[in-house]
Amino acid sequence: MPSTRYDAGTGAAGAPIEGARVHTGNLDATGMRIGVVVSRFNDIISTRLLDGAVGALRQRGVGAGDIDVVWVPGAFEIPIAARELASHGGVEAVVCLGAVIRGDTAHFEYVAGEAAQGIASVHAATGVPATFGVLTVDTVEQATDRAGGKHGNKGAEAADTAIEMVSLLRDLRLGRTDEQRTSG
Ligand code: INI
Repeated sequence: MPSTRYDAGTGAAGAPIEGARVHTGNLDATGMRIGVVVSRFNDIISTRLLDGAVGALRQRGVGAGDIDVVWVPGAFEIPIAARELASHGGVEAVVCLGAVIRGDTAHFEYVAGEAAQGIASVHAATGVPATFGVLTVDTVEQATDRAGGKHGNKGAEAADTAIEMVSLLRDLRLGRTDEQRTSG
């Protein structure tokens, strides 16, 4: 059976799988309300991730007043704020941003691990997608490279992922396939 590859960035879809009801999200964020939780620790990096995320959200069509930005002290505190925002903040997705840098962090594994597990648990507990834009790297240079440097901006990528997931979940809740969405 041929497989279908879909790129939400370009909207390019492969050949449809005959007879299957195919569902894929896209990056049209018109009418979405999105939360962003960002940690102050290593704020030189996290502010760049935030710039990338907000830039991507705005570029995809999210209104400025439909973006809630929540600051927390460190990556360890991201999950509790993300869960609150997802449960009671009226947002359809939460973008989580921060930087855990091994070079400066004796308890790197604990902080990074708790952030990752805690953010993943937001999905399970609330049904609201929470995306992982937390850098877990060895050096400040590696973080800089991923916060608007030579490896792109992981904040922007996490924002795009949130939009794609909201789009996909909307379609799944409506029981709508790609074909039905494009035909009207
Ligand atoms: N928090 C981070 O977001 N990144 C780090 O690199 C980091 N370091 O280096 O320790 C860090 N620590 C703080 C942690 O997230 C909590 O805020 C703190 O332990 C209080 O709970």
